[in-house]
Amino acid sequence: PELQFPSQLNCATELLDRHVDEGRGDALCIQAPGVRWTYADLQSQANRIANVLVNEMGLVPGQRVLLRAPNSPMLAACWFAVMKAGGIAVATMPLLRAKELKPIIEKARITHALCDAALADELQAAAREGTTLRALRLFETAAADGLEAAMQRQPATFRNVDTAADDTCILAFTSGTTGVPKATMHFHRDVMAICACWPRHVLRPQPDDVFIGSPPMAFTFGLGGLLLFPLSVGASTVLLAKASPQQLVDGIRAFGATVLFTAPTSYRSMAVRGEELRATKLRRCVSAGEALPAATRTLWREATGIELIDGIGATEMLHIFISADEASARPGATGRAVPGYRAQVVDEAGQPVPPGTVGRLAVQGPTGCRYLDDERQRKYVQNGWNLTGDAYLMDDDGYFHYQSRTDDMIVSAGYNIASPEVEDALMLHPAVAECGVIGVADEERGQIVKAFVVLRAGFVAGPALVKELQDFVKQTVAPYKYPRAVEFLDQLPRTETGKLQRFRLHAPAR
Ligand code: 3UK
Repeated sequence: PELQFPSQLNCATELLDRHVDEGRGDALCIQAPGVRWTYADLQSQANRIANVLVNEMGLVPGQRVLLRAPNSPMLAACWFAVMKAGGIAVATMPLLRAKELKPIIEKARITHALCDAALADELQAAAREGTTLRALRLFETAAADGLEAAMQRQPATFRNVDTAADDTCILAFTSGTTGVPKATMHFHRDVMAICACWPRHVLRPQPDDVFIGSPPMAFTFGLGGLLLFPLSVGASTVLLAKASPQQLVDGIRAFGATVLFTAPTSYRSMAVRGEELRATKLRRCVSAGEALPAATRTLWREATGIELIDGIGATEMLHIFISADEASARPGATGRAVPGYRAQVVDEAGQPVPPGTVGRLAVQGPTGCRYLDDERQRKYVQNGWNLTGDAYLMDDDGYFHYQSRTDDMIVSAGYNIASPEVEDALMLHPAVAECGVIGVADEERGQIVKAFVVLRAGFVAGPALVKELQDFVKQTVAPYKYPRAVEFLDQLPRTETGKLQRFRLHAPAR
């Protein structure tokens, strides 16, 4: 299905104001502990902030606005305010420090910032070093020069800027599994396109659905799943500042959430409270960000009775492009190309390989990568196909099976071994809570498989357990894939989005 958009399009008009205009202003929109906003409430908050941005902070369309806060109703209002004013939102991970914020401000040429008062220090430290940043307002504060005080001086109405459908509205930074964050541009029509693809064809939410989850809105998985998708169908969302597995279960109970977005690790931790979850209204569970091991799918189904919806997305593509709903899920496969997208597996020359062959994943659709950096762009988009950096195989039915990141393919004594395959095998052992597998240089074999293992409570690290884990892998997958080296850790290095950072397992000073 080819998507058509008018040449003038503002995603805030479509996702927010439209509901109020069509008489749904009183419908529940956003909840948080102690907060319950209708669509009309969110609209007037966003309008006031848009007025502050334009009238008091001098924002003109096309300027970049840094947003820094944990997930919260105010962050959602700020995001829509930027859209309304024709600005470009650059949402940043709450935990970033001054030394990480500064290159983002510089690379994105950020002029304005809206920041949660509790997170002000690191941003102010970055700003003091001399950047393009000119105007900053803090929120969640009673201070006279804060955003809330300014909002009270401004009207609750705002005429949205007539942006073009292909005006940039988001500059998204990747979450840094390789260390260096990269910025990608997305247009107003891209925001509408992702709402018209995966949610409409795979999730199919209803207006009475209540969304909840862990990914920060600075991660496009969270922006889509916890803000854009619920609003696109007039549903409501719960925005939690902190969303550990425990806090998520508590939140699902307290708010009667029906749709959950989180990462595989979080599902593994939440499964212990499966009995409790069975007594809630939760019915749809989406996993993305990392490959979903078949064992995690089974664990979740057995604990809660719910089949997970897996989906692969990327910051470069804005959201999910391969997925399967509960009815068509296949263990070990991510799913099929989402309607609107095309996907294929290609060789080094970019030619499609036959089904069953491992190669590079290439995708094409209404959204795609636009890096700020030309050289990176040439590597990611070749002949109109986005190369995500993932090794996949497609089966005869068009289901895509994840193998590894292309750079996480271990070559040991001539064998190709995908890290996640060894990780999945290890994870089936009762002693293993989490694990990460990498290839380390070896004189004889080129590389050997090395596993880093976090044990479940009650298991003791030592040579006996190493031997047991090695034998276990040999019996689970082809024996040559077993980890010749095993190291025990208290925890694995992960990004703020929950993604394993294999490159940090390589680092000598772990
Ligand atoms: C990996 C997966 C296997 C894969 C994201 C949903 O993760 C997101 O974006 P990032 O830019 O990372 C992209 C890379 O992460 N990945 C994500 N999901 C899966 N691998 N199975 C999956 N289900 O390597 C991909 O190239 O951080 C996810 C929606 C929006 C997103 N930005």
